[in-house]
Amino acid sequence: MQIGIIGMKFTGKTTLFNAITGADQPTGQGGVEPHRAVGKIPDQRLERLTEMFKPKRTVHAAVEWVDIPGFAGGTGPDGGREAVRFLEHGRKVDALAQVVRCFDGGYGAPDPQGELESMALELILTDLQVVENRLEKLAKDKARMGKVANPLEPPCFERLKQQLENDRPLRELELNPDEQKIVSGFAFLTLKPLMVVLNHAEGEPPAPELVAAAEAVGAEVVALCASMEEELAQLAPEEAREFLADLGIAEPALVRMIHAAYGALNLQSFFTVGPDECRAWTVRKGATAPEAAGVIHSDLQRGFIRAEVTAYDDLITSGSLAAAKAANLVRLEGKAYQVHDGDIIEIRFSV
Ligand SMILES: Nc1nc2c(ncn2[C@@H]2O[C@H](COP(=O)(O)OP(=O)(O)OP(=O)(O)O)[C@@H](O)[C@H]2O)c(=O)[nH]1
Ligand SMILES: [Mg+2]
Repeated sequence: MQIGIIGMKFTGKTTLFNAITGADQPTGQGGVEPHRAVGKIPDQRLERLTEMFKPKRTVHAAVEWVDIPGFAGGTGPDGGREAVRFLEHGRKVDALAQVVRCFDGGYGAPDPQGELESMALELILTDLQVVENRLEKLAKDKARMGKVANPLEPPCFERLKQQLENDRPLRELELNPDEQKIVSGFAFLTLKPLMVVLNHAEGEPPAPELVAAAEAVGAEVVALCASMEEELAQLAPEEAREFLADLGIAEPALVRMIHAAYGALNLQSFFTVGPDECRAWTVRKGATAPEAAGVIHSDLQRGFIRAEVTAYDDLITSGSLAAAKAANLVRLEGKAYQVHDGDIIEIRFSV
């Protein structure tokens, strides 16, 4: 799973990327190539499980982050829209996070509302270009062969075109299964989940009107101060805890941001536990027990017999797996079981 960080120039994307992934990319200097790094999904439940099982190792769930260079808007030196080149990188990711500058930082008065509008427009224009190219190709096919390969395609793309020309993202359209199949190969930007990160100066959270404007655009909205989050991420865990306690904050905004991104991707975690390893695994919401088994190993899915499932809270209140079992809180689940966030799972299988 990949999340692309997008935004105008100097909004703090690379600063945020460094904070999330522990990378050390230079900030304040732009660039034209994206940065990539894996960032683990912080999970206090996994830490609790580690205390309980004292395993040899603990493995977090993780996603890949792509720091996509910012653009200034308008046309670039080659006369083409600068955004197009950079947003091209956004096609390959599963979700987008737009960073918006709410701090001055020597870059001039911030214009967060303007950034939200410009980005929305750039994403729409980039998709519209793809739709228009496709319609042209279909028209050519029709002229050459008297028909198109899939007669459902032209009306589908006309529908997409109309939506985009009305300045609305494609994700707001209800697509029927045929249409979903047609659009699936085109990696449209405005079909991807989008979250908004309002990057503000330390101690200056955004006004409610701005949060509301961001909510109108994005699935999830998180306000944070990226430069502070980056400093915080570099502290030792104990120091970080003290620092947050002094501010009266339970959890860094960065953690909320990562969790929001995970949620926007429609993902959840389940756990495997034991003396060797405690581990968080990623599955989409609604995944079945055999699908979860397949995330661990394809043999476990192929030879799936049943899953022994304990809810995280049940394990914690019981104090141990043995106690949970004695209290009948370890359930035997079959192939149709849908995994819940935080389930502790042991797969029984035979191959
Ligand atoms: N005051 C303040 N400055 C920040 C914050 N986040 C980033 N900056 C500063 O803003 C400048 C730009 O940050 P970058 O992270 O390089 O911005 P970017 O979005 O990656 O920029 P491009 O890659 O050029 O698009 C740097 O000098 C950062 O130190 C913040 O939350 N508050
Ligand atoms: Mg950058």
